[in-house]
Amino acid sequence: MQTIEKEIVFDVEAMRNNFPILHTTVHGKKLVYLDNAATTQKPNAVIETLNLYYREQNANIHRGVHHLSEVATFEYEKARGKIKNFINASSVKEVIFTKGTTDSINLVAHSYGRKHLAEGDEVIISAMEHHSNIVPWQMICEEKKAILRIIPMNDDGELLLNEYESLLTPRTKIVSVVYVSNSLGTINPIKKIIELAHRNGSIVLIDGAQAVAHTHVDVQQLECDFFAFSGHKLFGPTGIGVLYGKQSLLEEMNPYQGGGDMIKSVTFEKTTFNDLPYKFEAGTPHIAGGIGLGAAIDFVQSVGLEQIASYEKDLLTYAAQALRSIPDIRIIGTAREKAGVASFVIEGIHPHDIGTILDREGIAIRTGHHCTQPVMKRFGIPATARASFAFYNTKEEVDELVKGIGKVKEVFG
Ligand code: C6P
Repeated sequence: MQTIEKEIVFDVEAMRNNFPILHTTVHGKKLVYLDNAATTQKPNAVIETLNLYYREQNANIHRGVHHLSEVATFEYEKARGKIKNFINASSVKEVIFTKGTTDSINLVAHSYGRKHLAEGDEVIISAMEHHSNIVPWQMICEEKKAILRIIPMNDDGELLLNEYESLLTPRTKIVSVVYVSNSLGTINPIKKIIELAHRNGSIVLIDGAQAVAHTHVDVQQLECDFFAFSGHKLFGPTGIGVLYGKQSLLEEMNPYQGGGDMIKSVTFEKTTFNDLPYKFEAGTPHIAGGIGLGAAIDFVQSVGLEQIASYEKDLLTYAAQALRSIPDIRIIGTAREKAGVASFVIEGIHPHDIGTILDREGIAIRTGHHCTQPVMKRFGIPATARASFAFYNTKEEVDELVKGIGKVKEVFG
């Protein structure tokens, strides 16, 4: 039991008991799972919900009059309602189920971007975007002859807001920025970024993939136009995610995928589209995934995001101090506001070798460019080793990581 800021008592061992995989071994060693930015582990509540769904509720949704179809539809739409409350959207019409963050961003680029971008218009992203918030914009900019502009960052991995302000012009139609960087851990001042964009008449998409598991998100308070996230980074299943969009914007957008469920009527001459949110949900969705995400949200809310944020802040401070004490280590991403991630390189040792030796100790981290090649280029490195944390990680696990890095240095020293 550890006492953390604001006198909150957080029983991490009790918390860990909800996650069966955390009690497994890897190469004969106790698993130390520090790859939570790639995907989070799943609590019993989610695993059991998926199990129950496939055992007792499985059917296609929105189409059948039979009992199971009604049950599955009810559970799926109930999950949508939980997501609406979780991010404080004004209506379930603003909550679109997607495959994940990547799919959500592609939806906005292809539906909103295709309609609103014209030759010479500009889209602003930042220097620390994940490829999924770069490539869809490059594709649509190329198609529409629009221009992609980049907010630069400093050596700590903080965005330069003055530069951002000077990039905003009447040509700027869209600003699309990551909330929490997956390779640096930087928490961006998105409220300010959104305010400045709106003052300029531009709409804003926030990539919330790495934010939702670490901080409370209120889309109405943020006033963002679109917000994208993935279920699997929020202790839910893979293959399911969410696009939040303001109803007024979604209403006037055309879907970019056609198929079943997204129509009201079809003839060979003409199709009329369904109402929100179904207009953007072509085909049979990941029904179990949506219901599982609802269970994940219930679980996270039962822990409390304030508690999670506070506990993780303490853990990240501990990890940063412990890593800094290792000779020859360079931390990549030293922003004042950080969440969840400790990226590092060690002089003379390739990150992949660090990852491989740590794996033999049962420690899971990610190595590589983390789908942020421009970030690697900015810091003049090919890759980093990245430990990323969730609220079930402990200081003892950080100590194991430091010990493991000691072994790496023994081998390569
Ligand atoms: N980052 C990581 O290890 P998907 O794959 O659609 O669920 O999420 C894409 C994505 C978008 N934005 C950010 C900030 C992300 O971190 C990710 C996924 C993982 O860092 C896998 S590359």
